[in-house]
Amino acid sequence: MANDGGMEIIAVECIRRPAKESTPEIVEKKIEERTLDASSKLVLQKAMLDGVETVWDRLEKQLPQCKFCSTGVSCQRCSMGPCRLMGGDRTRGVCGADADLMVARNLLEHLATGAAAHSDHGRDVVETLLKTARGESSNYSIVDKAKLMSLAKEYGIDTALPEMKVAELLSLAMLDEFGTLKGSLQMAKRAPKGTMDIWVQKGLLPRGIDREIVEAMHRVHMGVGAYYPDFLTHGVRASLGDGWGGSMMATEISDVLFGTPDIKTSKVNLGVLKADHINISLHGHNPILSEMIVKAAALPELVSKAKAAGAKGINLVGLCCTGNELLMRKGVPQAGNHLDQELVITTGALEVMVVDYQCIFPSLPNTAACYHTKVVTTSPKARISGGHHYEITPENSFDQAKKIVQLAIDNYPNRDQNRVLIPDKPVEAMVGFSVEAVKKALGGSLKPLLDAVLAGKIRGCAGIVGCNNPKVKHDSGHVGLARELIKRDVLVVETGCASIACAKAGLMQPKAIEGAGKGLKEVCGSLGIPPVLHMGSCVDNARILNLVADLANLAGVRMDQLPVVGAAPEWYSSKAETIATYFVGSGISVVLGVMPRIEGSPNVVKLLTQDLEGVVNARFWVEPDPRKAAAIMWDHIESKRRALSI
Ligand code: BF8
Repeated sequence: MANDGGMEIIAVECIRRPAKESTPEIVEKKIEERTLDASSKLVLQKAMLDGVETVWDRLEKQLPQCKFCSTGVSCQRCSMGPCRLMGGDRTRGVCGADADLMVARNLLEHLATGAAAHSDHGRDVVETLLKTARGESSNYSIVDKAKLMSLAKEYGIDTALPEMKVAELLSLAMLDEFGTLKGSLQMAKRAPKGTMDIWVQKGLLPRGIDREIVEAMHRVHMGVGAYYPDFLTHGVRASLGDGWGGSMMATEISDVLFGTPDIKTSKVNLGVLKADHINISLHGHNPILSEMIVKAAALPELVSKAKAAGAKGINLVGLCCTGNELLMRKGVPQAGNHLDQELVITTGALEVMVVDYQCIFPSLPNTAACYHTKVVTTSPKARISGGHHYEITPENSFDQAKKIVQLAIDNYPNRDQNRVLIPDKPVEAMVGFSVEAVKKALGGSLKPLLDAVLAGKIRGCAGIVGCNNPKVKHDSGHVGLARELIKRDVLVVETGCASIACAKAGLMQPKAIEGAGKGLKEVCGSLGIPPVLHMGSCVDNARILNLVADLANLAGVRMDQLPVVGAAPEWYSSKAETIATYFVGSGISVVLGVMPRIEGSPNVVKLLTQDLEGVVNARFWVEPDPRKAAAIMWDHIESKRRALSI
């Protein structure tokens, strides 16, 4: 049942942490253990003193976590189970599955889940372009016309046709790629021929996006395959379908509709909330709605209403990847990353938190119930108990956005100014490094970057991507690793929550070159850019694929031959597993900072950390210590340089 009236579906309560666990000593110790970021520490302290439960408290309650689940040897796949492989004479599930099969099946399910999440987001964006092209939604327009035309050319569409016809045909061609068997995905052909050849030879070339995901779900059903390596091969193929398909569409078509990011400066951390403004945070992943909120919040009549309510104006702040989308394109300040989502509410200064989908804690309405904040859900796929649901479609999104902004204005008088705490030092960050923006900064091509790599001024490039995970001290993995790498003259590119972590730590300011090695300092210094570049949201890992593919094509080598490496130091989500897998499948080795649930099968561990190298010339490592991870990445980069004799 759709609900566009903003009704609260179910009333929920504030969940409290026991007062005895909030003594000053405990609070002081825990904030130091839990987060690196000074603004997060301050607000986390407030949350604990206010007695508000957070993700870290919930993790503690779960400890110790089930060792069978955490090593992948538990299975809930069918009703003969659930099963756990406990060793001794209990080494097979009721169906007969051994540890290798159980682990591989579980992993494939995660990879398919991650690919589905990104790609379904991509489809929503493409459908919005289709409705725009057909005149069914007047809320959107073609902002990057050049990108529309270059994509149309890539898809073999006649660019002499009227613009909206081109947009319609492009949308239909992309939508076809979800389900229609066409040989392979169009944008996968951006990869160098040598990389494509590997995919063809090894049976990894993604076919339709939905097809790979549906096939994955078929394969994990009980009693289909029982040869564990096949699950991992298919996992790579489904992940490649996300990276070079669904995610790449999300990125490219969002650029068409909202503009390709260019370099700009904004601010980050919880200090971007404003005490004298109506604050609205935009959380989730898809810019289709949040772009409308930006438009609505700028309407003079709504700004006047905000002033009439006693505020100085309306302040929008981003969170997670919806925030990254807005930060990259519009310079909307970013309040934080994954583990900051409850803390934004805890400031006591947030009128409305608008969410679309993915990475949204189901308990956010409970956190909001501890203050005056209203959580607004907007996707029919992602209603949350306790949320106020304003369902968004491409047709109604602007009208709904206006209602949501009005809700925030109406809620402002409910704010208790005595319970407000906003950190006072937002950090400046230079953002917006799309591939196009990087090329522009370099004078029109990536050649100067390639030359700097060939000359050894830049030893190589590292992509640090992914989430926060309360099992890792918030932001410490990303920031520690980035600092180590830039010291060694490695240019760092980032997306998702990793980029927000480093932005908060000041690594996305041009002056951060002070922490870089001599060569990187010289290159970035001459361009006036930071040594750590923000390339966007998680679907924008497609930008990293494009960057590496462009560099490899320019150098005339395969992607795996470049001195390039990836890392996901604090990952938690299935999407991050999929991203890491499509990086590896594309020839970019990856260091994970958190162990996936595979240790129950030494064979699967070996396959991912050793044998994959023989298939795609890339592999995984698992290393939680940022210094050791940096050393692994450095060795890898240097070995690639030696192989190229540079
Ligand atoms: O897609 S980095 S916590 S917000 S999954 Fe989520 Fe991880 Fe953040 Fe963006 Ni990506």
